[in-house]
Amino acid sequence: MSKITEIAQAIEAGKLKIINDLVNAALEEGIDPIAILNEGMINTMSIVGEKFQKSEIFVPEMLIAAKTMKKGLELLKPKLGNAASVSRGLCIIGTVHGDLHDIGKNIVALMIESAGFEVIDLGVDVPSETFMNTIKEKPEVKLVALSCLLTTTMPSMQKTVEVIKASGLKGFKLIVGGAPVTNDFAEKIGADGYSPDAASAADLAKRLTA
Ligand code: B1M
Repeated sequence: MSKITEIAQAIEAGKLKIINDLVNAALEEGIDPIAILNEGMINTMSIVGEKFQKSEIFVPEMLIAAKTMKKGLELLKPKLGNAASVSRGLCIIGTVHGDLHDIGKNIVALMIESAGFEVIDLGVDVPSETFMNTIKEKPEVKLVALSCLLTTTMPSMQKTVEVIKASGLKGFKLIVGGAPVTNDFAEKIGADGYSPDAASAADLAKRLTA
């Protein structure tokens, strides 16, 4: 069995105790960290989501799978790319109010950081006021990035974009993403950009702030 398959199986089964050994072994074998991330981790979380949707697993299993992935990701993080020595500017990122999903947001933050930005991560369940206050405290900000994973928190994303746009604060671009978000939705709510995944979010960030 390949190390990537072993990592995928460990995440799906929530085997917290062995995930670090497996990730280390895969790295020692010379497997590309990006392949470990995409094939071993991100794909596995899609499978976990499908199983949850079919009621084959429930929230506790989904949570332990997520924790296992987060632990493995921490180990993988330093191998995923070299942050540019010159900063492209400051990015403020967070998952919108009402939404507790942070794995995708963390990967997006990581890729944006690896693209050379400084990143302030506000975490999950972030009210629009917190985004606003942080933008005011950091007027040098170049990019504000919002993530959401639930259809029920898309209105929260919309509100956050509207509040920020209505404030008249300028000098930064606002990008959005997350599983239920589409380009049409991003345009409708007035975001400056949308991307479907972490790698393209980093490209978008570079393009919009160049
Ligand atoms: Co939740 N959950 N969850 N969950 N969960 C989903 C999202 C769901 C699709 C599962 C399902 O039913 N198939 C479903 C949402 C349905 C819907 O809204 N249509 C769902 C549900 C219903 C719920 C609860 C309501 C369940 C309940 O309590 N009954 C509850 C809500 C809690 C809340 O937020 N208020 C809940 C809870 C949880 C856990 C806490 C157990 C856990 C989260 C743990 C954590 O994040 N720390 C969890 C998990 C793990 C999932 C699934 C299985 C996996 C999410 C994930 O991490 N994916 C998920 C099913 C799925 O996604 N298939 C599901 C891996 C990650 C790498 O992908 O986050 O999509 P993703 O990020 C991608 C892109 O979306 C994109 O790039 C990332 C990397 O390429 N991206 C951006 C993300 N943000 C971006 C921002 C950008 C650009 C791209 O620009 C700024």
